[in-house]
Amino acid sequence: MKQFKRTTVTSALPYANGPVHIGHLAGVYIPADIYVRYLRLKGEDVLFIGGSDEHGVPITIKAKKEGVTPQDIVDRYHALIKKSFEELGISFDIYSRTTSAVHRETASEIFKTIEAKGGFIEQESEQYYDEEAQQFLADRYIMGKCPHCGNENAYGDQCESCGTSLNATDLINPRSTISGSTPVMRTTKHWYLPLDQHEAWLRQWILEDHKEWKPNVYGQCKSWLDMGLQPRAVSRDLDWGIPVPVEGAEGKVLYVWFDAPIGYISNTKELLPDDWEKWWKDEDTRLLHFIGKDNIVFHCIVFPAMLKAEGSYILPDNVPANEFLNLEGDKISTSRNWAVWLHEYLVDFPGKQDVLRYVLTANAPETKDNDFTWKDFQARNNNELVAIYGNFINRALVLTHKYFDGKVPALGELDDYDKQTLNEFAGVKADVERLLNNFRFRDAQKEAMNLARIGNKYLADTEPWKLAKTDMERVATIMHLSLQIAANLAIAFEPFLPFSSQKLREMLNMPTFDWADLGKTDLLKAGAQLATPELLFEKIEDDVIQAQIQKLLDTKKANELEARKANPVKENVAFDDFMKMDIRVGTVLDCQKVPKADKLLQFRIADGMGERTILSGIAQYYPNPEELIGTQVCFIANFEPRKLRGVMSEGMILSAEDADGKLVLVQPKAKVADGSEVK
Ligand code: B3M
Ligand code: ZN
Repeated sequence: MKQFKRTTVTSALPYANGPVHIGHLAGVYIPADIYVRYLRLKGEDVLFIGGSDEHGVPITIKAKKEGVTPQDIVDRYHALIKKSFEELGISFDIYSRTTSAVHRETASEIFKTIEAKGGFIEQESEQYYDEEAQQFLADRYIMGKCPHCGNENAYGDQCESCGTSLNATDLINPRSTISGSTPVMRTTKHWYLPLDQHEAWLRQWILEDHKEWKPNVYGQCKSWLDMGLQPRAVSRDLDWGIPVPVEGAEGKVLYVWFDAPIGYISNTKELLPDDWEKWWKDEDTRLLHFIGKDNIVFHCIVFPAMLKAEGSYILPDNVPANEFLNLEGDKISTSRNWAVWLHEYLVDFPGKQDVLRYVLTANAPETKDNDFTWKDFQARNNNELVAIYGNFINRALVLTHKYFDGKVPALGELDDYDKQTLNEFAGVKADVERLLNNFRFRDAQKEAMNLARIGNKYLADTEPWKLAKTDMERVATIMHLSLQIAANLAIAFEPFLPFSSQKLREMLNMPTFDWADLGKTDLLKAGAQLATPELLFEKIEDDVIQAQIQKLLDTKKANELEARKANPVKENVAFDDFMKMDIRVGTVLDCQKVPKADKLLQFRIADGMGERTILSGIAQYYPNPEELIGTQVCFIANFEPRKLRGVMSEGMILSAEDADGKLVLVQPKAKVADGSEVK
């Protein structure tokens, strides 16, 4: 492995259109913070860059809805997010924002350099324009009648009623959601990053040179690359964002995903105006991006292609992306308020930052989606933090105060059990390191907790409180060793639970320490005075947890009411009408993305009578379509065949759609014969 001189760590810039929730924390910010704290403890040169992503269409939609400016929105949420990260101990070296002057300048410079090198292509296209509002319309700003099912309220990118993915130009009677007027077609010019021209080196760089990337990251990249890359527009017709810095580009801004990752660079520049370059341009610098799985393509393909086109930057060495965290069995959703918000947690659980850090790490969605429940939160606090870690520390300190006036007693002769205990604990450092180096934070934290388990067991087995009447020398040895384990815990847990580690170090009078000390058994000298013990963690009672659960139940109720209003059940249908629909089950023989159509999957289905081809607009929800091969799906067999993208689609595959528009295939739970009817 290459030896680097320093590490630049970035964590995804959250959109400043809402607060941060536990899903963001578990997926991105806590793992990044653990890693950075670990490197700092090892004395490595590391920079931790964060900030808010303040551009993009959703921010303008939110502003419009509230009757305020986009700047008002981002000012509000940037301040809230920054403060709550600080309170949780996310130890950014800088947390800035993409509306800063440095950022505007940096993003413009990078755009201009790529442009000057001929790294973009310019293309004209026809797009809808709202003459009344005098602006081009993003797809979400256009509604109209769906050409497939007749739904009057289909969006410019998708009909939420029949699930078909649309182009805005497919809509019948389109209308602008801004003014209500009928938009007209206008020619517009945009800048595109020709990703197709970057495909060859990207393939080599990711698929050959970075086989060590996490399987979820590598797999997603591979499936994108195998599909073939298309040019991507990096500008938009919008009035919120960084103006495209070339002449003749009035009314155009950089696409949010072009400027946002440059924010990492701008924020480094803001922090170190004279010394930023080595963190971004020196081959001896290791660049790491911590992100969630929905950002993989931008960080592994688009941003590297931008940097390569610019020409003077290093590329990421790794992108340890995580999967998603669910909440009480349901997908976290900002729009449905289904989340535990960090700023609310900090108010509801003052002084308990480490409990949240611990639980979210213990449950981190590192290899698959995971679930957060309040019961699990309580159990991990009470049964692990309090009963194991806290209990051990408390006993070690209280007994030392009781028998030795709070001074570290001298070590006597070791017996076999002492030696066995020391042996067990000797391997912990190497284990934690190996796991942290591989971004396996939950297992690393488990190892740290094992240290506390070892200490707890040692005290329980040696029972110094019983020996105190007969053998104070033995008690001295036991307490001496226990205190050394306690000192080790302060170090091992520092990346994970920094607040508790600090408290523990204060109790142990351990002002300085570093990672190299981990595993040593002479961290506290005999005779050293300890401070008064305090509890590291306290039990969380049922009523506190119940209140949080109730809060979620109230949200659920409000959402159901909302759903009934927003999506009322359609008119009753007669039995005979239902029977006209021929819904069948079939087995997927083949499933592939349709080239040049972002949203379409092409299925080959064994339908019991032969085979048929069906297209379905669910590609974005099934990034690895080959995994569907061999599974069964339900489809309307007598749905009028229609041509999509030149392919005859013979039926419609059934999916369920949630309030966020996410589609999930409807699949029989047990295998049935192909061609079976669904009734
Ligand atoms: N703001 C998307 C997100 O928060 C986006 C990340 C930008 S990282 C440069 O998921
Ligand atoms: Zn439709």
